[in-house]
Amino acid sequence: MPTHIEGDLVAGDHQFAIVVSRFNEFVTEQMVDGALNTLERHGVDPEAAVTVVHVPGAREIPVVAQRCARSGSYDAVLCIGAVIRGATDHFDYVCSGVSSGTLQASMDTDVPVIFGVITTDTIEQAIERAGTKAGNKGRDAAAAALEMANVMDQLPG
Ligand code: INI
Repeated sequence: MPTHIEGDLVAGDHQFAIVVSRFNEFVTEQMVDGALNTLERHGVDPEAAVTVVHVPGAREIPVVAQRCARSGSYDAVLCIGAVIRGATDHFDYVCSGVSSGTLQASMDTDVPVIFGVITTDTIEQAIERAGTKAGNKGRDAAAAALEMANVMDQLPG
């Protein structure tokens, strides 16, 4: 029988940082609420174990996520943002920057950096992913953070 390692969705004594962008805040606020609620429902005490860092836009998320991850103070970092295409080419640059930047932050620090950034063509699609028809991607990010914090605890090295 192989050894299986998987993470439970339990708080343990883990610490979490949430990095959230203000751009499209009517969406990102809902996602942070969802993330906090999910963490709490799995036993995390937000006052003792969650720090929320606000940044201007998704483009600014990676550097702050990296700083949080590198600090050694957090077991997982949740990145929450909403990039909406609208009528600008800016969209593609912001999307690729936040996606590769958060991945790099995770790889460079060995800390799970969870990608809870939604990228959509329209405002309607963003709203659907922030607590309406398509769930709440902030909740999904919180579940991934819990699971990954517990996976990392069990891995060698
Ligand atoms: N930032 C977002 O978080 N979402 C967007 O949809 C967005 N658009 O479309 O422009 C956006 N732009 C701002 C960017 O993230 C930076 O804050 C800005 O470029 C300053 O560095």
